[in-house]
Amino acid sequence: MASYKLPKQVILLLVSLLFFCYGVVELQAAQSPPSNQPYRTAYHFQPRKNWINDPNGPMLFKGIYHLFYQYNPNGVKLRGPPVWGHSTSKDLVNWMPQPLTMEPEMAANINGSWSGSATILPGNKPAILFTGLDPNYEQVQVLAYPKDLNDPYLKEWFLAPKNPVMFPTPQNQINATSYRDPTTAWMLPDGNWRVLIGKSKRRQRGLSLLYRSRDFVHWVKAKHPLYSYERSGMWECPDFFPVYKNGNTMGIDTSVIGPNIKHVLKVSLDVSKHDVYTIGGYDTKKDAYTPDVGFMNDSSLRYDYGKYYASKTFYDGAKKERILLGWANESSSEEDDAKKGWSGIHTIPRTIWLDKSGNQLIQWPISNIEKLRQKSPVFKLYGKLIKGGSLNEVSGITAAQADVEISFKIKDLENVEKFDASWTNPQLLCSQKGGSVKGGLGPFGLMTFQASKGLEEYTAVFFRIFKAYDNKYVVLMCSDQSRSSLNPTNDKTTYGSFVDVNPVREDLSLRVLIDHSVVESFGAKRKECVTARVYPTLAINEKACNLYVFNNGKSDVEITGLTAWSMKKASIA
Ligand code: DQQ
Repeated sequence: MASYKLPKQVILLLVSLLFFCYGVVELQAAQSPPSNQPYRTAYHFQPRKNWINDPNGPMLFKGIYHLFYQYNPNGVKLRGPPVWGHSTSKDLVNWMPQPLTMEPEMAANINGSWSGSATILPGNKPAILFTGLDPNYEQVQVLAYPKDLNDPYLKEWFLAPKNPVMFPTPQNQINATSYRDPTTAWMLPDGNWRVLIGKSKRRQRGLSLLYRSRDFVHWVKAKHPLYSYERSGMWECPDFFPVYKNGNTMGIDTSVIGPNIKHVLKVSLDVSKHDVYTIGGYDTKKDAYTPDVGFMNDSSLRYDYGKYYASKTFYDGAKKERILLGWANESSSEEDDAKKGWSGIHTIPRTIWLDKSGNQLIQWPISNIEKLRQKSPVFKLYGKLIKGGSLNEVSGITAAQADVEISFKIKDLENVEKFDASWTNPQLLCSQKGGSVKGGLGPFGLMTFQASKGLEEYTAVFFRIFKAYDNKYVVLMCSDQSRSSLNPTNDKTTYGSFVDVNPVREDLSLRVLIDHSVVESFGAKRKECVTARVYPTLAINEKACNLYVFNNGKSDVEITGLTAWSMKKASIA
């Protein structure tokens, strides 16, 4: 038999590759989801099994964070009457499951308990308002209280005897199938509580109905909605909260009003499944909200340009921050969900505040998530030129469970492509000019879930820069899932948006949280978020050895700083 010798360098390379990957295998064995569950997340919230959707009733009570969520305890689809799952946490990172709650208990919620919110009443007494489905499947609003206020875990709840507390009547002309999702209530100096209910009317007018109450039990519908907008369809899960002006990052309680404050109205548009928001003024005398710019429809700003819906904020009085929670649905087929035994996750809680420009909100993963960053190995890089057409390894970390922060500096603007004014749809542009489509200045960014340099499978998060007719630069940020999986049944829609940043004056920053089947990205100084769900078939668990910084443009760009951490598994039972 013929034999031949491998060159020494090749043997060395193979041995070090084996050693490196084996090290990662060992590290991951202790920390990753089980190997038959490669897509289960390690630090994004999800229950042990079955279907989960909207976050409900988040609050901080006696030092414990509470997260409720829409849950089907019997399967991986949203079927049958949903109940509320409940988990508690001391840090919004590690979660302990609590008993299911809001199970069918009285006529008002006999056919299910849909979304709702918590309000802390005077005397530190939590109350929850949610939408119940009554015996006729009509949507009504239901009030619940904790059974034992001495229990910081609020394990047990009961429904107030006088339920429903808000409901459709022939007089109020409410369509009982489009009337849901009460917000956290707020109180004005007149001593009345206010709450919003999402609604739609004839000709698809979306509304946030306003109700008032003195005692939280008897609610009266106001004559006018807080705000409404034509042809925007059903407004699900409205959220209305104050934010400080002038870039103050602190959060404020929902009832606070004053001269240094703007208000945010967010709604989840049922038609497009997008969470959109406007920033505006709340006239407390008229109980009316007016957006500063634009209207509430699908052209409004979005919290997240990827897979993200039914979000809700709450005020964390301990940290003085407003925290945003959202739901990211699966992109896999129902058959695959059935095999996994679960469907749906929540994104990492984000602190949210108003940018100092006053034009948009800024979001950033809560700082506690950084406690999951492994101290070593950490990959660091400064001042490296990323040549046009190159692929640069980020090695040594658990690539399927990582947190990566990069900042790029533009080196030359010579090759920048011209922007065509007809490109009004950034998501479409991202899919036409994906990560593998060569450009002038960009695409450059991070390739995740890539098992080899063969580029068979990867998810790319990147920037691409254009020059518009008025010599201004247009920055596009994309998350390209088109090659994220060899499995043809996944939804591989590419997402993206234009980002309000001047690439000549400031570095372009990117933070990517990678977690087995999630790529959650924050771009351009926290100004844009894109969440993607991906299911690689090659780069799973230990086979996901590396990440790559890529540049598929003609121009070089510089990495002014890159740090990549392996992430520990959070305790989410
Ligand atoms: N999900 C809930 C509804 C809400 C919708 C039902 C939004 O209350 O309107 O599970 O995802």
